Amino acid sequence: MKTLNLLIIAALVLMSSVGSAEAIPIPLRGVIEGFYGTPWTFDDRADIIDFCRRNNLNSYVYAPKDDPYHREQWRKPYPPDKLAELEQLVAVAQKNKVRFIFAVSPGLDLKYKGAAGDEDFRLMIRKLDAMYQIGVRDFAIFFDDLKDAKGNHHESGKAQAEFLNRVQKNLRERYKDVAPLITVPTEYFYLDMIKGGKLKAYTRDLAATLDPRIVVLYTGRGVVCDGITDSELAEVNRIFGREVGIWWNYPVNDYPLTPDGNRNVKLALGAIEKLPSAKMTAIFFNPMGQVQLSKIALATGAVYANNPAIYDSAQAWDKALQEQFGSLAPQMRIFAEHSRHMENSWAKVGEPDAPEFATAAFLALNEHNFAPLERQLYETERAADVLLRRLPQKYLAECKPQLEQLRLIVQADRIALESLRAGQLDSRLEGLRKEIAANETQAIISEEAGRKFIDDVLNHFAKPRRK
Ligand code: LOG
Repeated sequence: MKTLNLLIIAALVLMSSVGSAEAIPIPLRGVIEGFYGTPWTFDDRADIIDFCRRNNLNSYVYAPKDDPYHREQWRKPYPPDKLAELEQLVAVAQKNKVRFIFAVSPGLDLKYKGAAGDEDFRLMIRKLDAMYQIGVRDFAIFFDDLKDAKGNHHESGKAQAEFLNRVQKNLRERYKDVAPLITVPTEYFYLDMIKGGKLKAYTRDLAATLDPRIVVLYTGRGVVCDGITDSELAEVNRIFGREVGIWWNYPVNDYPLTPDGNRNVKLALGAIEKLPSAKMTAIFFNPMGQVQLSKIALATGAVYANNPAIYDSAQAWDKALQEQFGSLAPQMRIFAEHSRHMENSWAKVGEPDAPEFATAAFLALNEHNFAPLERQLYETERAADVLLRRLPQKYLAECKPQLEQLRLIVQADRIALESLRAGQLDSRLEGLRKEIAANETQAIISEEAGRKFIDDVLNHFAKPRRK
């Protein structure tokens, strides 16, 4: 008996040590404010830096596309008030033990050669030095999104790499405490790096020239894509001759989902998923303009980044909802389930929206089995109602149009369901569909579940009846 107990204890100790031995956090892990559209405010950023500390994320990358001093007017130094604000933010990051990674995107008009090249190099160093003075020790220089109207870019991989090497060398010579430089190449996703089965000259030259200590970020097969496999990552590591990092475009929602659409219209409220379990240098999650609601996906990303090998997205998602919404977590879960998949002609990421609802709608339409959908409608409407009444203002400010749209879709779905049951189309459905479609410039949700059922039922009644 004694020996058995001892054996059990020994086994447990062994198991737990094996379990913890597997926890290899990704060295650089955090949030990249890298989206187009209105940049976050000081308070948003301070809040997200605090969130990073609480979730064991160690980096915040400052790269707001629409801060003019970051990209369009990168040469200009920050004016005193803006610099003072950044200084305060850097202090917040230091206090939270989060690296403040300052990024510049000079690619729109950077000169590489001759006197103009030397001058731009000097201006870049002046820009970074000013940030060093206020406490920044981590720097990034990005070259993404430099394509012309035809989708071609005119960048030289060699020239960019030489510029980056020169910046890195200059900083290292003058400062002992600056971290390795981070970059995003102009060809930063796989399908853009390859042509006719061969590596394009840009990427080949960049990889061959770039100082191996410089961190290269990669977004996947596409800009916004349905996961990255271990073997894909291994191939990209080979291409760049180093362990690359990932710039992950979820939950960012700065791209339209319809041809005439706006940004920030659909909320990406799902979990981070389908990322490698193999080792990598860095991962940065690009969030939505909606800072508070970004935290659902970001919290799951933090769980992933702290132990990729054993990551369970469903479990991390439940935990995030519970931690962030407490007693409203069940309702929030229903809402979030209808709003996690992001897809357009070039982007696809995130779990399908409300798959159980979609199945229930299918059963109603094709098998006259209405009970499952009735249940879904009841629960979804109640969740939307409760959230509209009880969600704290900071969340409601980010999702009221989407909650109202979901409620409207559910009301239309109910009329659609009753039409199917009666074998006759309720004339109110067409009007509701129009109202919902008109709202879609402001709020998109549940396209393949609740929203689809309306169209399916209208089509069902529009079809000439078969004899
Ligand atoms: C931009 C990024 C943007 C994202 C999603 C990268 C490296 N760059 O197409 O700023 O938020 O896509 O729209 C991007 O992802 N380019």
